[in-house]
Amino acid sequence: MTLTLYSNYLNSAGERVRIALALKQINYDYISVGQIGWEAYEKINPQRLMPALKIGDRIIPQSTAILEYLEETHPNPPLLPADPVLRAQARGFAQHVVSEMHAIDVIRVRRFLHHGLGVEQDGIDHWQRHWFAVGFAALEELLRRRPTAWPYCFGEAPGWADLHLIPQVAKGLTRFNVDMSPFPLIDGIFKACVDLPAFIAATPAQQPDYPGKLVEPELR
Ligand SMILES: N[C@@H](CCC(=O)N[C@@H](CS)C(=O)NCC(=O)O)C(=O)O
Repeated sequence: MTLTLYSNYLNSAGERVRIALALKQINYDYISVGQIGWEAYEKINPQRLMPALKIGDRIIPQSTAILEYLEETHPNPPLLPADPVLRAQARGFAQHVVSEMHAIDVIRVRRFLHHGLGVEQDGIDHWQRHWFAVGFAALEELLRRRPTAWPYCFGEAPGWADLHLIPQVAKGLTRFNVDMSPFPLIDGIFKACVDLPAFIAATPAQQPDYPGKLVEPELR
């Protein structure tokens, strides 16, 4: 069955899925939402958020649901640790990125801050850096409390937590000027992951719709 990923090069939730697809060596087609347009995409995914995965004529929205589908249908290599508590901890770590950080940094939230609440760019930048710092502080402490100082978040190989963490760190560094110096454990894991082929393949610069530089969506 052909898998088609609807994403765009900047889509950090899509980057999580791209990393998983690369780690599991799953072939897929890539459709750029920027190229087909949001009106067309909304007909495919009524949530109007990227990514979505199309399997035959069926669509899965939400990166977590897509990742769970991939883990169930392509169990090797596993992305989650074998130990049930570690598995739950890896999921909890990842969920903090998804729900407590990413959900409030996306462009629709920034647009509402600006157009709905009158917040100017400086205020929005402040919002971004504040919530990135709060989120990374919690993740850094979770890493500090691990029973073993693994090279990756929850093991000897990159997995579920790493593929959530790395796109969020990359976005903070390249797009929102986030100071990562208070987070040495996160920084160490970031450095361990960014040179791995699966993580490189998933970066914005490697996507077919990458325009040659990162272009931040406008507040409009
Ligand atoms: N919880 C969703 C978040 C998806 C999401 O917010 N994606 C962003 C791009 S990273 C998006 O589509 N934003 C469009 C917008 O904010 O209007 C997931 O994990 O898939």
